[in-house]
Amino acid sequence: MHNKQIASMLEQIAYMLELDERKDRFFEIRAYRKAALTIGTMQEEVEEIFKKGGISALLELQGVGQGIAKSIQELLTTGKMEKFEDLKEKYPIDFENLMKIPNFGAKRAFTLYKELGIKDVNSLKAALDSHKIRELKGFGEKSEAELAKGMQFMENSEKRMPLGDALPIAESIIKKIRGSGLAENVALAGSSRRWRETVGDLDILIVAEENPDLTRFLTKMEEVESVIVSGPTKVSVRLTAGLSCDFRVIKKSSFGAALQYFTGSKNHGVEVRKIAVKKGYSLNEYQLSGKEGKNLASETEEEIYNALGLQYVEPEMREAHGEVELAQQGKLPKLVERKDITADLHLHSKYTDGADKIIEMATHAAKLGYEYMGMTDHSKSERQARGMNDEQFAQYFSEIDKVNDELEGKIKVLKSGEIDILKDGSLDLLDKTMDMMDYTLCSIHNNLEMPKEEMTKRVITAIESGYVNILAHPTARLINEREPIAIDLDKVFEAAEANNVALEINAFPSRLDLNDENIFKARKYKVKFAINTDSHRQFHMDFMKYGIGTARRGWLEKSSIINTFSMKKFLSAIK
Ligand code: DGT
Ligand code: CA
Ligand code: CA
Ligand code: ZN
Repeated sequence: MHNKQIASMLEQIAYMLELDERKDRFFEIRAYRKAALTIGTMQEEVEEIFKKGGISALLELQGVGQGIAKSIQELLTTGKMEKFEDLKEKYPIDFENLMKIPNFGAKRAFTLYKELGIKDVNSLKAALDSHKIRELKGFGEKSEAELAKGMQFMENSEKRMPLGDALPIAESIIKKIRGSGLAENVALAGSSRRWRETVGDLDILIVAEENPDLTRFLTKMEEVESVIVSGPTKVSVRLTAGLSCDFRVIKKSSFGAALQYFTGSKNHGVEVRKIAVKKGYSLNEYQLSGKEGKNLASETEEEIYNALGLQYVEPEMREAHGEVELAQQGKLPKLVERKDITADLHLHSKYTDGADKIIEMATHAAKLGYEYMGMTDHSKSERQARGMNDEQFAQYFSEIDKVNDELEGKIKVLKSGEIDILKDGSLDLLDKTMDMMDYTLCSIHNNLEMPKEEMTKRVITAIESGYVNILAHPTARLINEREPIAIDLDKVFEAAEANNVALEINAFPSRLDLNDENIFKARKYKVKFAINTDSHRQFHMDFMKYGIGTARRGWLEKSSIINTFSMKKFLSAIK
């Protein structure tokens, strides 16, 4: 059983517990959600961990206590979880799929079940079509329309998988092919190589001799649900994870041409081929051919771009946004890289809704090679996350002092907080508390439904307070789950520039906020960015790569990203 399936069961239990009449379920519900988040976001399979280390290994997972560990053990040994089955009997509702609808909660789903017998997405759809829902008490025409809109959003998003889910699958498949001894080289192509935030399908290139053993290996992998195409040079399969994967078997001599072709994007490919044609050449997935069909370049992408008189174009830029013209002029930006990052400035600990201690987060950040980092636990309005008041922040800062002593210079932990921007644009903590911070990180978590003008005013009021250093996850969207808030981003960017506020590129795979498009737009302002992971446990810090990919898709260079600066430069830059 895969992590996603286990996480989904735990999440469904949390929804069903919300419906329970008992009022003291709060901590239990939170425990299930926490465990679901850990398991749903980790790379190593829990089933493997359990096979190797039994229940004690499960207990070592962050956020997994006795009760949940036992339930997972039961699930992995018997295929069933009693608690889940019992609740399911009481609430025979398809929460797994219904809860993918934005702004639709367990309580409303239960009302629809009691009143109209709605159990799943299909019966909900039928009820929406026949306008039965507007008749219900507490619903009305407006909620019916919103529900229909949410349903549409869910149906659109189901077709594309978030990169954060797709990439680990691709990586594990690539590792298996490498381990099979049947391939000389394996490479990722398509939208996931370009770090698009969602992917339609995976594209994997395999350098190998055509070989029936290889075809068999690809079609028989445990990830494969069914085979769509199976030939010596092309295999297409449907994966159990819910997306397809295209494999191409190619010759080493064509590797660069194939990689260039299958990385796309389609529009970038069209522009590059136009240049080839202008020169009297032709370019396909096998080679760049000269006038008499002579092979001018084929083995590496660099050789192909260069033979066309172009600079090498990084995959993240291959979207036909003007990069081909710049490559012709030799004026492509030098994109930020993972090794440029000196700090992670958005991190949570046990003090609020994180799973690890500050010292554990710091030790992990030091291992990643950072010079400094910032702890940003929540402020008091975030009740669900047990946000801290001003007094508790004072205690938090003295803990950070202690941790810095303990770390003996391995890394420096800066004092900060994730401060809620309240409905009127004021900040959730006293000025004197924020004065104790090395920098502030501010964000919106509640009242996300405000009209555009009001929301824009709210955020700009905060920015102009002079107390904001980083505006975190500026649009609050969640990929495939929640639409961005209504806000005039141009006005926000202008205000951020004027007030020296950095915009966050939140690297958490379900956020990626700002997204590539908005970063690209923000570049025309002289605004700075910060790429942060918003980690709630140590291993989330490894999500930095998604933020880097997104920043690169927005064409960012190191110089505009404040967490590529040395600590000294960072602290003076935010003044
Ligand atoms: P996706 O899968 O929707 O997330 O996006 P891609 O970019 O991975 O698209 P996909 O899987 O259809 O094809 C992979 C690459 O192969 C694509 O980026 C460019 C190339 N390609 C596929 N079909 C065509 C085509 O009809 N014409 C051209 N020029 N290139 C194509
Ligand atoms: Ca693809
Ligand atoms: Ca494809
Ligand atoms: Zn956060």
